[in-house]
Amino acid sequence: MAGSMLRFLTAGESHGQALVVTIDGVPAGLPLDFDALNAQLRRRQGGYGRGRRMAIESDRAEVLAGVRHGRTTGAPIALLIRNRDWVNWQQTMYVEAEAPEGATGARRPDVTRPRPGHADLAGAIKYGHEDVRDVLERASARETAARVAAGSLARQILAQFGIRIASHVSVIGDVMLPLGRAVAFAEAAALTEDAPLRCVDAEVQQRMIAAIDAAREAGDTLGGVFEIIATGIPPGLGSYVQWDRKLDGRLGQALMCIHAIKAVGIGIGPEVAVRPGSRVHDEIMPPLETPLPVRPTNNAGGLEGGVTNGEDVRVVGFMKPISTLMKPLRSVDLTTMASSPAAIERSDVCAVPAAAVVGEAMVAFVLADAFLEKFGGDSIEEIRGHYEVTADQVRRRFAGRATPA
Ligand code: EPS
Repeated sequence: MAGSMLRFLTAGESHGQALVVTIDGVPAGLPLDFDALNAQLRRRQGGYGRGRRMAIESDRAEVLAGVRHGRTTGAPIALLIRNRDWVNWQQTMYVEAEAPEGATGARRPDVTRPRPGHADLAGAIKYGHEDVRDVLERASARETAARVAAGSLARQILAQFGIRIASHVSVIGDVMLPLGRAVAFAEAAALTEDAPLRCVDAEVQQRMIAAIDAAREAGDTLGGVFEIIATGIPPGLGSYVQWDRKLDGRLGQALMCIHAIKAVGIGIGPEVAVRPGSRVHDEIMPPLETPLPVRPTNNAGGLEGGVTNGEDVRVVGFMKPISTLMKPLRSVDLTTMASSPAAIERSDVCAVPAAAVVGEAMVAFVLADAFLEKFGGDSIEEIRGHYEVTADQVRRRFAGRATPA
């Protein structure tokens, strides 16, 4: 895939010592806002419907490399997020061949009954594991904490150029915002921790909470839908000239690779298939305040031909229900191949609001990558120069062609 100005790799098990992430390609001279970084990690931990694990953790990133005196140096950045739960898991998760002296926590029995929907079975077949824990520890959505940390750096790059990202939850189970209810960037950005499901409609949110309570009661889980909105996007990120440079494709991958995401939409998404063209495509009107044409609607979600058109980028993620059910589905015990209920691990009933925060991080990363591709340089100041020159060129090219009304 195109887009390799900015890269990150994560490592870490859900109940291991820590998560680590290395981010390569962050330009020099970015003042790092540590509070903003940790605030993003906190946001990911929230949401109504989370399990007990989130009461144990209070995620914080330790910066190990790439930053000096509060500013990035241009070197790879290494971040560490410790798992507080580690003290309860040392006997189960130690890395040595034998349990080290003083290892704490009870030794958990092997997991042998794969959960339908989780990576358990496919992973055990693929990697030859007998204890499915060797799969689930890494397949767990705990890994998304590392992504949110990486995404926070991307957002800090984008913020230097006035680009901001927010999200909201539109569907939990069968409870949804009224059809056609458009949510503005400012509305999503104004959501606080008082909105336990990151829903912009208080009445709908109450019904979402009730649906989660009912699912918990029934030993079941719920998925939902979230939307990511990015504003302040310059036109011209991504390209139509080659398949792997199309930004909608890159955003699709960024969301599809989040745990439990089964579909992605851009703009009005799947609705484009059932509306006539006249109600899908966003008309182009003469300039008003800026020298560029105006778009009265944004069904395209800010992307035409895989290129940003200057409107808000809008990406929608569809999340399946979490695959650990307290009233487990049928499975087999892999040691005997006999029918047996699936294993139960501590888990969440619903994590859609958390997935929305992870979605913001992934979208931020792809947008920052595309931004650096277009305006790239080795330092923030150099990039700012490129950005301003281009913006000025575009302005001057179109100014004077029409008198703004
Ligand atoms: C998660 C941590 C995990 C799960 C959840 C996400 O912690 P634990 O397994 O100790 O409860 O709560 O992951 C899953 C639901 C899953 O199926 O992988 C987190 O930090 O977000």
